[in-house]
Amino acid sequence: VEGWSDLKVRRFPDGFLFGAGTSAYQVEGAWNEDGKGESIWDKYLHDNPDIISDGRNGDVASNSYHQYKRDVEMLRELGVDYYRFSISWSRVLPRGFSNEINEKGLEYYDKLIDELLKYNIKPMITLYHFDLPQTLQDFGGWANPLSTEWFEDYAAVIFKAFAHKVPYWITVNQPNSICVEGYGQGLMAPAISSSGIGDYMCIKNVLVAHARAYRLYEREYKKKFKGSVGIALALNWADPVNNSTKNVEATDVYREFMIGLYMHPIWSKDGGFPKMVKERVHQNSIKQGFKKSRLPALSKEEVTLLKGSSDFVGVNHYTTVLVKSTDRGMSAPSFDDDVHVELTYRPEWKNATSSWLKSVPYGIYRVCVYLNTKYDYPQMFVTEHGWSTRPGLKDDTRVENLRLYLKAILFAIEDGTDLKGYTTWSLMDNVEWVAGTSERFGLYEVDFESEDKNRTARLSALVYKRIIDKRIVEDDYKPNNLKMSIT
Ligand code: GBH
Repeated sequence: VEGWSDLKVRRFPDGFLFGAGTSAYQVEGAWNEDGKGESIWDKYLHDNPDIISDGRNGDVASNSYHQYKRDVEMLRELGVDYYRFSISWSRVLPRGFSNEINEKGLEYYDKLIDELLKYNIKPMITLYHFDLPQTLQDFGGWANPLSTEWFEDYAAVIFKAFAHKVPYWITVNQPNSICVEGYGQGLMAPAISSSGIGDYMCIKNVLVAHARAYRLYEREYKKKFKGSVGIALALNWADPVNNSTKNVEATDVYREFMIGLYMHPIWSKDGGFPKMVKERVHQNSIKQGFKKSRLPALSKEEVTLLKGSSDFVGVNHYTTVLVKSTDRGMSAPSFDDDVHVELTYRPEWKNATSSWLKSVPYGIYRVCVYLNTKYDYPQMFVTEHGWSTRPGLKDDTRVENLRLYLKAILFAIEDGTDLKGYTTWSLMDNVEWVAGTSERFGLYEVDFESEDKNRTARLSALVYKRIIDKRIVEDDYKPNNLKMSIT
């Protein structure tokens, strides 16, 4: 990393954990096998096949429902300490409610967990990674305040089945993607376009749902099994485009809406939504003729429930943006107008295949320091970080990105960040939501044309294996060939 080349070799501390991640809809396939119910992603992409750029939805995906032993073999090849995967709610509770449990669904996850434990790989389970049972969407999904109960009931089933063998839990992945993209911008399932209204309803409910699941674990399992429960947030970095006061101020606002909205209720001393967010949404709402804020208030009880409801913050970090203030007018309710900024990139930042993804390694250092300063050194895991390419095994750009970000992480640790582990995203190519398989995030390539969805290690897999083994980042390591094996 530029400016940090002091030639000292930094080592990942003892006990620092390396992992790799996936999510259920993106890899499992078997969308209607063995009693699985329909999820919002099943329905959304079945009803709208043209949305996916290459036509590949999650019906078969990477076939992990049938290839989980190969998945664990890959994790053993890499030498990771843990595997982050998610449970499909509708595979276990086909109609969403906990009165009807699909034993076959539980069995699948039980087998996967046991296969991991057999090889000393710790499971890190995400309870919810975007795939709500469609039956619950029919009742409004996350816009319905009852969703917090549905989620707690679902969490109870999963904790009861697996708490004794799973040390790390993530309640919910990226409330802002679920809500701002799913109930506001209409980009992700359930594709509701209700910016500035639906997204805020969803955010409140998802956060409360998280806290209810956290408290349930705390009450019933924490003492006995000593697991850690956290939430994974999309925590990209944002800097002002230049140092003009209005751009610096715009960046403060942007950070509060992207970071503070989710961090403040759980990690601040006072709890609740950040003051700046509350004030802006309230003022805009009144101007637009609403009687009260479009951001639903958290009750006193909810503020208390949420405060401190995480053992660690899961940092999903991919990139950095630059923030500019804007003169754009605002009329209709809109999340973007509540934030009211413009975003840009530096032209020299390297591009991934995904248009939103640029390589800006210092950003992960900056976000760690920001969280430390603002929220008093929370315990963290990087729960997602990765890079997209086109198909091909020689993924030099992924290797470079991985090395540079891991070096920045070493600096963050040196400067006091309480970082327990790093999860690379993704273990293998998968269905990238509406991008289908046109963007590849895998350390392992998946041949989607093959019947079994064969997996082959990319260069980055060998480099990651070497980093895990040596616990340092070498710039010059080049394997002789791309042969992967278990060592
Ligand atoms: C992650 O989100 C997801 O958690 C993970 O499931 C996924 O595999 C990974 O991204 C890579 O795609 O295309 O302009 O509409 C990271 C945050 C939110 C970034 C959605 C991309 C879409 C932007 N992502 N966003 S756009």
